[in-house]
Amino acid sequence: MDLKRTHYIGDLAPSLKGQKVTVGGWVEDLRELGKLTFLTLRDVTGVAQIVVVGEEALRQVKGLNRQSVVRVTGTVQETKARDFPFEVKSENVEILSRAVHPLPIDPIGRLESNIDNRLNARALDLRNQRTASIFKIRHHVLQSIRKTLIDLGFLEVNTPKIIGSASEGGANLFSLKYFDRQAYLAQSPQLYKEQLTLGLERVFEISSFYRAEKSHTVRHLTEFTSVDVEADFADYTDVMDILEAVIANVFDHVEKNCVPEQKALGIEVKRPKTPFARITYKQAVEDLGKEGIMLTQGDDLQDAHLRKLGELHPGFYFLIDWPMKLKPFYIHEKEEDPETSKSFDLQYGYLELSSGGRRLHDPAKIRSRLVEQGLNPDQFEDHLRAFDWGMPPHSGWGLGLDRLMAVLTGIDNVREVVLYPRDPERLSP
Ligand code: AMO
Repeated sequence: MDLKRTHYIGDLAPSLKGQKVTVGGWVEDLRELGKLTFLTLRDVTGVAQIVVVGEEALRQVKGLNRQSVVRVTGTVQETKARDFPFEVKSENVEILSRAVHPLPIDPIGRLESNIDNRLNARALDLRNQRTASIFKIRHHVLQSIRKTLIDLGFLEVNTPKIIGSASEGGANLFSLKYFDRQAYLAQSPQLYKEQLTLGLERVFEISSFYRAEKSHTVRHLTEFTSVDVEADFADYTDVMDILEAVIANVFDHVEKNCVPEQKALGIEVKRPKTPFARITYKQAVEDLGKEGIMLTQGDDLQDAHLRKLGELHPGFYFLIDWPMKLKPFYIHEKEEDPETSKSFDLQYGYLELSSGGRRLHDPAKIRSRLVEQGLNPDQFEDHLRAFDWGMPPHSGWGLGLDRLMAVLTGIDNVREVVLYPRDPERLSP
């Protein structure tokens, strides 16, 4: 059975007038007018009007449910329709798959469905051009991130997701039975990416990671996509520059390459101004004090505090130089101020998009930091061994791709920008 198409709908044009073409896709609309039936046909590139004529073809499409799959052979001709620059006249319609009626959601988006119904029928939701645009943009974002990092000399790697001990300390780990042993799902590639600088120098990974957090917010998922980088011979300011370039290029790339998608979403993406402000934790605490939020230096910044900071600094900014005690065991102190770390978060208003910093590369220091944080250095011996094999000084960051997508598309809920999101309640589809 021949299933080929000669053209994607997006490649058809009035200039093909008189030419015979075969297109295929989903019936978005169907109007039966006796001797004619008009089909609106959509494929992944666009929509076209098909005029069905001839007894046999008319009989075949009679009563056909919307979203059924057809393959149509016909001739491109002029049209009187206002919404189309041409139409395809056809006497040959093959019905390849029939859709049920009613469908669980309206895939055209004329009737608004709530997010849960849409996620329950996610594959169908992707027929909605608004939803499809989100994932076309996501594809471009990934492409742009890869290009920037590869141009900067980074090598893309894949680290294991099934691991024997925690990568970020003990909390928030999903455990699973690994034959007769206990294993965990990786929270981040932190330890691996650090080890890899030893042989590959500059590495990045784009992958799913797992956090067993019962957070019911619009920014937390139990499975999220992280962009991770690690670079040797680099201090934290160097990798902040790299992160800034990655973000600016993403916005630039989407601005130029995703024009119809921005239109479908009603957004206008613009390259943000760089460099992003770099605000110290100390300064942030003082600024909050002036706003009546009294914190002691060393207190963690809670959601309400970040919301206030977001009001003071809309858009992108770095929060840098956090107290050592608020940062993970692998973060390096400032030589001139050992209570303060060489660390940063990249914020967009209140939202944390990324965190990173300079790493400790002296294994004795890492061991004492592990103890300080109540972790057992013995459980990290496999990792710490590598630090005796010529570990270069290194820095890196992890960027939440789903959160970046939410910012880019102006959508609040990260669930909308993930194909099949996982949260404490949602495990399917
Ligand atoms: P951190 O734990 O801050 O750092 O994670 C990095 C970024 O990943 C995103 N993120 C999440 N997104 C959605 N749902 C979640 N549950 C979730 N958890 C994290 C955030 C966050 O800023 N190893 C370090 C990074 C490094 O230092 O290189 C780490 O994992 O956008």
